[in-house]
Amino acid sequence: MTDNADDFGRNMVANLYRHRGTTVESASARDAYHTLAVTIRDRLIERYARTAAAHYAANPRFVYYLSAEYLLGRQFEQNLLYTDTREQARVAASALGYPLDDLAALDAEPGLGNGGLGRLAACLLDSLATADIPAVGYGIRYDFGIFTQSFRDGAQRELPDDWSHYGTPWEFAAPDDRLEVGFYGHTEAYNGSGPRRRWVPGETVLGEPSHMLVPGWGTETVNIIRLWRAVASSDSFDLGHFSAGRYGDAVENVTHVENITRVLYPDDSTELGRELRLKQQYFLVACTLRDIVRRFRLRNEDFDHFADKVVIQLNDTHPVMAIAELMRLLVDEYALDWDRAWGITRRVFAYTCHTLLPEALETWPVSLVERLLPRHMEIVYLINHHFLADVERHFPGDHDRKRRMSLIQEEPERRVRMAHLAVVGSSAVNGVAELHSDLLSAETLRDFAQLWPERFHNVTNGVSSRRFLRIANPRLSGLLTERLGGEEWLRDLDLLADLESHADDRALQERWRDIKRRNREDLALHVKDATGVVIDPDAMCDVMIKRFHEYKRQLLKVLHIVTLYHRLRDDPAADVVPRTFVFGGKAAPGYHAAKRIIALVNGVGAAVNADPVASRRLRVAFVPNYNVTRAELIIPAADLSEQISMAGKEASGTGNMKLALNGAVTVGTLDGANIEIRDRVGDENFFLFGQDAAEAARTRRGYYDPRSFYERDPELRAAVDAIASGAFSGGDRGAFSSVVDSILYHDEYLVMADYRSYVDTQDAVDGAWRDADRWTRMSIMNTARCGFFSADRTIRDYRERVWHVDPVRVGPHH
Ligand code: DL6
Repeated sequence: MTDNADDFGRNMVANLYRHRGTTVESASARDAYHTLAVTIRDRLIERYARTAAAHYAANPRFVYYLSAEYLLGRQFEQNLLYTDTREQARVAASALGYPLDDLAALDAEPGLGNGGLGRLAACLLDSLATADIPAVGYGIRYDFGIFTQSFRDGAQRELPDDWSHYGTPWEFAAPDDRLEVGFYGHTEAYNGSGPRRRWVPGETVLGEPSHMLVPGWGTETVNIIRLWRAVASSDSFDLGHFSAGRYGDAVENVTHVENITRVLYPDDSTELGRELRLKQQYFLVACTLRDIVRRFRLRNEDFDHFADKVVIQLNDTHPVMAIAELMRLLVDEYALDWDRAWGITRRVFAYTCHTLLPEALETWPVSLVERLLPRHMEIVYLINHHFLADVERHFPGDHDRKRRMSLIQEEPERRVRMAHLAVVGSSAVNGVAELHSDLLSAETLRDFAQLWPERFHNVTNGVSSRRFLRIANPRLSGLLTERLGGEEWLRDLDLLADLESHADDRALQERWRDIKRRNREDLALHVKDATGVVIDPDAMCDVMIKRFHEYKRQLLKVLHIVTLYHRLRDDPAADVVPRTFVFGGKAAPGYHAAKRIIALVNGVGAAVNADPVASRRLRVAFVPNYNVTRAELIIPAADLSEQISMAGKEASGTGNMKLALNGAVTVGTLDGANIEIRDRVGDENFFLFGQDAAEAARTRRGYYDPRSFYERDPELRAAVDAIASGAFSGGDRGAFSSVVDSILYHDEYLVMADYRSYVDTQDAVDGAWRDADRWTRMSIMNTARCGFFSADRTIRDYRERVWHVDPVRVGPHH
């Protein structure tokens, strides 16, 4: 494909006719956007065709990444960058009468995930393609992604996210590749003995794939992500009912089937619709494995080579039923004997755990699995039987160990433990940061790590420098490119280390500050637009962007804001550095406690912003509907990054990496990847506070009296009392009583214990900010020393420790 501006313009006009059936004169903004997107896409599809041909010829080992969630972010800017067509596109857009940025703003973000896990999946796919690794991402094409968040009277409201309402130019549907997925029913014996059985499903639905292109940066490789959606067969529509005027009954079956992929589950913590959730998971797994086997058989015959050609990475426990499904395919459908099938299965799978919260380790009631997936339940029992025999061989007579390790939990209800199935059925298991991996081996999965220490690895998460630096922060990227003499840093982020020796350079510092200020100005415009709050672009931009969860401790941040507010109220001349507190994040719709904290942030924000004294120094802006697009706006403007979870709870965090990479200085606990960030940027460029994981665990195990902190610390008492008194809820004392009671009487996440250390550390932050040169130096050092947190490095680690795959280079276009 040519990069010539005239050709690009001609291609675009031809696409306008072909794809939109309209003319240059009457093209709407959406016509122009769609056509431009398709013209960019054409450049990628040609590379994809070459990639597929190269893969077919090489017959390599593929990485298949299975994830129930992907947060891809907008595709438009990314694909402009990856095809190097920005200038051509700008000219072509204006020929149709539209500024390029207006068209880019029409690009919808596919919100097919909840938070860190989904965004990580997107970053890894980007780096896989960039490293020329043959890979396919598999997921679910939800009709409605993560809900759209708005606020009413400060409380979160959830609205449906119809992200593909206008269709999306980035997606290719493949209705010809539909396949059938079964549910319910019963199993029967085959003729003969052995474990082979036949599953007779009670219901079948169709899975239809579509794919989106995943280009690599600075390479010809274009991989794909394949997303499945449930479609009803045409005979599901009941014309008889319709003719009789029973319109609801007429589409009941269609709705029943298509509901499987209707909505992204907002969180694992909700009890509602558990059956539908399990159906979703199996739907993804069944479609995907059939596709993987089909792809394998295009070039290979013998299943003994399956594991040489296939590695399946399970992103958390959501797709773990894939282990039982592959056994079912191999034993029941391809008639392999059990041991051979198990040997293959065990080599193929690898599992990444993303949590330390016991409640987030999925289990499913045996009764539900038996009903929905009767054959899989039998297979899980058989896997468990062989596994427990193995445990018995290693630890004879240790019944308690067998009870702990069994794939089936017996009390208080019989449930299938998906994390145990994942470990037993995988050749490699990894955590997502050093501390997390250590805690998995030492606590959460200790018995398994003792049995198979060689299976356990750490692969610290990483982020895409292309999206979160190059696209999100063009000003800083421009400076980096200029200083480093080219864009090579985008493929080798360690090159940023060159900046270190210039951290005190006056000219660099001036530019650095100017860029931060202009990024804050951009953010201020958006905040004004989205919230009506006016913020001072010279104030420190103090950012807390992440899901709302009690362990992440947004409440601790609120107590700090209230403390500063009180200091100013008591003494208007108090030495408080001007700050804007920027919040972003959603709470699971069923997570009441987190939703109260959202309302409290808004309540405190309203009081602070309206206070004539406090608002001269402090402002609170809660940007609604935090998503990848908003992250790209907020992160470049951030000066201070709040990473304040209770130590031992956050598996890794990736927002912490994106913020540090953009020159925000972290105030944080020794939790997740914060530890590795601090190790790299240096303790003089990081504000550490609070109990570490071991101390926090000890505090929780011993006698902990959160009230004693309240009684001893006047500032803490004043902050808590103000919340309890209704100061942030229009005088309603009951509005936040559940929040106050939770920290005064239980305080599971040690907010009270860490408050003083946090507030004192924030005072030190103020001190550092007052010295602009010192602060700028810290900021530069954060960027310079965060090369390690590139997702490209994460992919290298997966390749070496887990996947053992080789790149396939795609030849140039002739
Ligand atoms: O590994 C990506 C991301 C981590 O950075 C976060 O620390 C972790 O909370 C998140 N995990 C999840 C899923 N489970 N839970 N709970 O989103 O994964």
